Amino acid sequence: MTIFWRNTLTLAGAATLSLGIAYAQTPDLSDPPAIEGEVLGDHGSHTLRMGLGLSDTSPQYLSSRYFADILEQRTEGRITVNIFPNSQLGDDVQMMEMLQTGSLDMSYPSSSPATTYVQELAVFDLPFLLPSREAAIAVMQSETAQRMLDAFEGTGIKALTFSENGYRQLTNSARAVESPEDVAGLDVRGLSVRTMENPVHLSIWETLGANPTPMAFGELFSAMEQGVVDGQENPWSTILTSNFYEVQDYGSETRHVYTPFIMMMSQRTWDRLAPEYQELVQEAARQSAEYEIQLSTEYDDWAREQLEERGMQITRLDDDQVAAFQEAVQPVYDRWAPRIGEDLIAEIQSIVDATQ
Ligand code: TK8
Repeated sequence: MTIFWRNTLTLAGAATLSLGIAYAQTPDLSDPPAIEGEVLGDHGSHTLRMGLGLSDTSPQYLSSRYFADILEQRTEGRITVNIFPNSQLGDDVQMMEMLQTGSLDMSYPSSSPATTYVQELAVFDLPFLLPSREAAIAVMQSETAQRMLDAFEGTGIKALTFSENGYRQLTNSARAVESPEDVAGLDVRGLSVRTMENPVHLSIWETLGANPTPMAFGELFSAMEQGVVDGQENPWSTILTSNFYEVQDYGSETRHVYTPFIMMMSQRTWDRLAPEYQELVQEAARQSAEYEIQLSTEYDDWAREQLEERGMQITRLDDDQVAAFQEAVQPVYDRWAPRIGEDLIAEIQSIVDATQ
């Protein structure tokens, strides 16, 4: 009897939901570019497993599908890529370890947890370093960035390309945030904020007076739902496609860090591929990264508006308010710039300046 009631309630709930306002799941997205280039001869058959952190409505997933389609079409189906979204195979850290042992073929983590393999990547974690998407793209396409991908050599991971995770924005369930003081709390406690597993990010939120907790992305939704943490920070597209708005009432357009993704393959898998296939994989990775950045760009403002429509209260910050955050996190630079490398930071800075 109890079971019967539960089922009825669930069904009734689902029906009500679907009769409610029908929100679009994705913006009006560009189609992937036509797949061009020759079809390769037979160099063997491969079925690859690719694990993703984000959901199947994310730019990460949609562009990975395009990657899979390129490989499939240009090998007449000899290379197949099966994609597993939603952190179902593990989180960024675990999946990189699986790439090392060869128990997973491909993954697409943020650069931040990958700093354990290539320390220079931490330059991307410095707050307010990349002021525009144009600057970010120029940096990701630079020789400096290519050197970071090459530096994975010997780790058991083949890093194929950078693409965009995006500008990170703060959300929380406690209060509207428009200043560093709102993060720290004056007569209330500081916000507890989940961060990626990365020491610079930890340092940013410590410096702002929050209570930072590094945590795997896959555990984040339930941690917020259960009130283990007040908030988190990610691009609007992720906040939307991971349904964080269901458990987060407030958002602030802080744009404090631009995070890249890195498409990766297990070195063991890479070594098993014929040189012709390796070249194709590298080309498809670049093409799909370009498409990913396009989708991510199309998502950004749209996702913010969708979140507002779904009831999230979003605070836009004016230049002075952003400057206040920038000033407040200056100690992060003082502490981390020498460790990350002043020369590397200057190199990135000059690429940025050339785009301004
Ligand atoms: C997804 C993660 C996520 C990242 C985070 O695998 O952990 O907050 O921004 O996108 O890479």
